[in-house]
Amino acid sequence: METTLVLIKPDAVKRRLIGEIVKRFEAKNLTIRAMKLMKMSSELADKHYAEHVQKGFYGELKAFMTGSPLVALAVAGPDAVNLVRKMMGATKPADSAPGTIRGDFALIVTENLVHGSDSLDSAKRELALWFREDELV
Ligand code: DAT
Ligand code: MG
Repeated sequence: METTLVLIKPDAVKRRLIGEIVKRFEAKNLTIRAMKLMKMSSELADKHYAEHVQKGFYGELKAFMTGSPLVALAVAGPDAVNLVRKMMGATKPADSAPGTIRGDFALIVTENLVHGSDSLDSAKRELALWFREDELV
């Protein structure tokens, strides 16, 4: 069993896609161990996206991610890290296959609806940033 961090990003919340996205993880029979609607702080953005803070697109990414509420989830199941990434689709909407969340609903790269940890190490690091141990059921 693995647990991974999923973020339903601000664009998805604005577009009323929370239910659609959660539905897909539930339909796959993954387990939701924690879920909260909140705004990402500037400090959390810098920690969460530590690998991207130096990149040219980070200003735009940070403004988008901290600008309005998102939903953070801890999602568990066998191979949950890779499985969730597969269900999300590729980063660039033009590369994401139909049937994936991004493939079905995303049009531009910044507003690509969902985040999923990209490795088990990332998942552990990111989950610790977003949830206290006692928030995970
Ligand atoms: P992913 O979210 O698929 O793990 P990533 O970690 O490479 O992708 O990038 C994090 C987010 O940053 C991504 O979801 C959207 C944004 N992003 C990535 N590359 C970008 C680019 N070239 N221009 C603008 N935004 C970008
Ligand atoms: Mg990433």
